[in-house]
Amino acid sequence: MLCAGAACALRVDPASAGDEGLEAAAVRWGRFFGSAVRVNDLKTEPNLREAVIRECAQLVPEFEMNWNEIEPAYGQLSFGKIDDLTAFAIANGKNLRGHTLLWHLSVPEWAVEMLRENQDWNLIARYFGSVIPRYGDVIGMWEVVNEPIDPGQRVDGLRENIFLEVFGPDYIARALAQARRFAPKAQLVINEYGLEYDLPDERDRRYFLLKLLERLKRAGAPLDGLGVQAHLDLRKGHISQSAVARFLQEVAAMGLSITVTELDVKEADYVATAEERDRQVADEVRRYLDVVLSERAVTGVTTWGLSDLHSWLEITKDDYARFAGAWTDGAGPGFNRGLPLDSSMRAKPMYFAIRDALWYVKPRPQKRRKKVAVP
Ligand code: 9MR
Repeated sequence: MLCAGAACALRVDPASAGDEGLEAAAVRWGRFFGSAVRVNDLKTEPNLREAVIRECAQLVPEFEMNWNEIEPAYGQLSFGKIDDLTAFAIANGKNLRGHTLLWHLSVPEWAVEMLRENQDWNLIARYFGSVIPRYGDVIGMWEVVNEPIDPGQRVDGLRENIFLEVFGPDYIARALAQARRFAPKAQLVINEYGLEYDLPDERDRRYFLLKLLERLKRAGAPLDGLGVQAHLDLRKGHISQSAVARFLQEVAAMGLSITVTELDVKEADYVATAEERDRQVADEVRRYLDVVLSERAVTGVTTWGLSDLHSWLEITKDDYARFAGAWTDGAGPGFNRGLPLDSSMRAKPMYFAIRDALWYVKPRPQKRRKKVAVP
């Protein structure tokens, strides 16, 4: 039994979905549940450790595996935190996801300069070679390229990052091939955000991403799957169930697996009661997972942290400005409530929305694979 008091109020049908946690619900349809973790928090907070052990099968270093963290200066490799996480994962029977090899926001400054100067792929090959083999089979999935799409810049929708600048659009296929050399068995995926809403920018991102995946498949690149980050945002309204369903069907039709990689919810209404805020978050997650989990190609769900205490989603100055005059009693809005556990590690309605969706939403029978055809 995980929760106590008001946090359990919205619990639905507890007997069927079981009391054993999110991973236990996920395995019903052969899926997994997991979470991003910050290695230091895991070390210092026994409650978090306990929750992670109970709820998760896959752990993801929230930032500690980024290139700029691992190699802050050329040749100065520091693997300490990831080695600790690996030891924790092995001791507790968990697997890790490699987050993330190439991401425009995590390239160390020295590498940007060196790439620009030498235009030498060996720098990438050397980096992959020092990181990937070190973790062997504990890392069953590598995000090889993170966030490669940025609509509105180029006709192919690719983000103008240092890799594109130096190596051209082919850098993605090259990175996949390079990763495959070091990780013959792992799932190699591309990870992307902003794919859930019926908004111009997200429509374009879905379109350009599908085109990219088609090109990669057609070229025979070793791509196994797509990671959809799923940073839901109540300020944007509701996700588009039909757009998400269509998009995932297209991805699945290419023979790719799909993983929800960074699920969380940014709230819009911080002045509502905690119960109402939790309901809004849980309803949106339910709406999203209803569609996503009916897609058979979806292998699992990871949230971007387990508890609101450890969320990157902070209540910002802009949020406070939107609610000027509220909280005059000094109580304040507390944390953003967009993760399964509250800041005291108690399960919230979002927890039960995820658990029930993992347990009850039955994957649709698989459609026959469509032939990939790109104009
Ligand atoms: O949550 C992460 C935060 O702690 C880091 O400071 C930041 C930079 O490394 O990255 C955040 O995580 C991002 C993830 O790596 C990629 N998708 C968007 C996530 C939220 O910004």
